[in-house]
Amino acid sequence: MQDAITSLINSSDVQGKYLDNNSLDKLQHYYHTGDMRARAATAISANAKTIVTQTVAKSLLYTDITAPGGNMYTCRRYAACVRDLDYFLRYATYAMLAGDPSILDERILNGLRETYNSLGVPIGATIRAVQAMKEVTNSIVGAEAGKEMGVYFDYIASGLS
Ligand SMILES: CCC1=C(C)/C(=C/C2=NC(=C\c3[nH]c(/C=C4\NC(=O)[C@H](C)[C@H]4CC)c(C)c3CCC(=O)O)/C(CCC(=O)O)=C2C)NC1=O
Repeated sequence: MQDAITSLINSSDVQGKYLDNNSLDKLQHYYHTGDMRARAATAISANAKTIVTQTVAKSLLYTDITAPGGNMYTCRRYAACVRDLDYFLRYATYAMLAGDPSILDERILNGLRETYNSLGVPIGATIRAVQAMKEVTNSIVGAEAGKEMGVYFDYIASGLS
């Protein structure tokens, strides 16, 4: 896993240089938004269950997916989907705190599309659920932190598509 600080320092180090102005601007932005990131993570962890429940209500409930024959039909598969959504939320929050998406590649996206395809989990509906989660999270953490979280939800969605 990388974070905004190590990735900027590493890229200067391989060139044997001090951080240039562009890197310093990025670092300053990261430090400047540190308090916002910490507050957003606190709000998300306090509301994680609500966020997941509202995401399901907004994007999946009462669709073909939850009806007999759908991929979320039966309690076991419904619970697996809710659990996956909670993984997405938790790892997007880690990535937002780190200011870097690499943890999503390592822990979430690596092999996920292949797993979903082999189990018949619909990718399009999963991506729509991630978009719904982005909106729900935005309404809980506010616009500035919501935009930052949005970067990592979009990263998951595009990594799956
Ligand atoms: C921490 C990283 C991590 C991830 C991301 C993860 C995902 C993951 N989701 C799975 C299953 C699943 N995932 C879903 C999800 C859905 N079905 C739908 O129709 C919805 C659109 C969607 C929810 C948004 C379902 C229903 C299953 C069970 C499929 C089955 O066994 O038939 C499986 C197969 C094994 C299992 O059932 O537990 C994995 C590995 N596991 C991990 O350890």
